[in-house]
Amino acid sequence: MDWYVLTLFPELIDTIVNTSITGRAVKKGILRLHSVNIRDYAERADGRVDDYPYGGGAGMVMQAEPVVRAVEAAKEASGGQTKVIYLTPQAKVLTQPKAEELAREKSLILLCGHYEGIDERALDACVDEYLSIGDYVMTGGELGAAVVIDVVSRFVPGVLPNDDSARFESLQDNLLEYPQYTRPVEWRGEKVPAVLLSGDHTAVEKWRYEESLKRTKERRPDLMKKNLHVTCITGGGDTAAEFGKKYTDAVTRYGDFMDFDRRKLQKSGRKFGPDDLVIFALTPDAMDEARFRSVSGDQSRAVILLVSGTTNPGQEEKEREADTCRPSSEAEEVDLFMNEGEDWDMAPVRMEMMLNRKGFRVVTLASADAGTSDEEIAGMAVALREKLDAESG
Ligand code: 4FD
Repeated sequence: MDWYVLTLFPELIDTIVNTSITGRAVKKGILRLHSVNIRDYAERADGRVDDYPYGGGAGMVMQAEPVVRAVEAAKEASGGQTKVIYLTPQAKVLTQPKAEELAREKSLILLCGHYEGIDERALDACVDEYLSIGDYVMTGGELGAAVVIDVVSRFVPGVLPNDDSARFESLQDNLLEYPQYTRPVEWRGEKVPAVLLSGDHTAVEKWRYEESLKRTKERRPDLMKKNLHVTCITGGGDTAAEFGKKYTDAVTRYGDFMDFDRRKLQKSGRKFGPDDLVIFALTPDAMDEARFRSVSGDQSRAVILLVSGTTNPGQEEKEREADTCRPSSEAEEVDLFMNEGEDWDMAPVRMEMMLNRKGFRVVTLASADAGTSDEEIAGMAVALREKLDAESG
């Protein structure tokens, strides 16, 4: 990824970004940093790029011409289409989902203001997005740019030592990270929690999830109300299960799975609540009313992931063996039961109507097939999280 930073203090950006993890990524060629001194585009012979504010008041304002010239040069150098982001306290605050979104850009231009900011006409002429790193004022945008580069670059493949660790991290689920321990096992009389030494992977996961919940409730109760519990219901064979799992993993670290090809689960069913998000990863033929007779929601949110692909050979057989499947009288009434030879293009639409009647609100209808890459699935999950975040404000 190419970063262009337009600033009066390029050496400040260079020093920060060329250090530690981002520095190693620059050396590896995964990140490229182009720091541009706005002063190089000064009009005046003395090289100054600021002047007094019209209307009076304290401080200086950066002039339009040098800023716009620097932006135009960076745009050209980066290939023409690059988004220009202005760091300012007068903007939405950067979040993990926003960072993940920005990481999908090939290059970005970050504009750093100093003094009292930049002439509004320059901003109107060339800024695509305004971004803040937090509700406080700094002497310049440079530290903000360094923060943006750091946070966004963690999502660029190859930057972190463990390739997908950024995705599975603190705040991704609006949960704080669980506590970490390293050697020695006993330090000044304090022992490492025994479960972490047990080798029981499931027990470790459970403990960490509970610690995360406990910690979030205690330190950041404001994050708790944003949390949805995610359950993935799959049906229609291995391909649906596989995509359901991938998509759910990209949405949350803590998803539950229900394989609705199993008659037993269909029978026992589930009642979901307002804090539940249910991902229905199904082939069209698995989207029948009878299958979900015992599933209901209560202002629950749902995602339909339509998976095109073959039902497992012998799957139907297995189902027939296990139980006889009769449509509910309600299904017959509204004609939602799939009959043989029926138009499967309509299946997701019918599924959505059915879910609406059952107390779900479908937030997204997505689809995947054998050709859908992991990156595409990850992108779909990001889009979902952005949507949910936008809803909860
Ligand atoms: N919270 C931030 C960004 C920049 C900044 C500046 C107008 C001041 C804080 C535009 C006034 C830029 C932030 C420079 N302070 N200071 O992201």
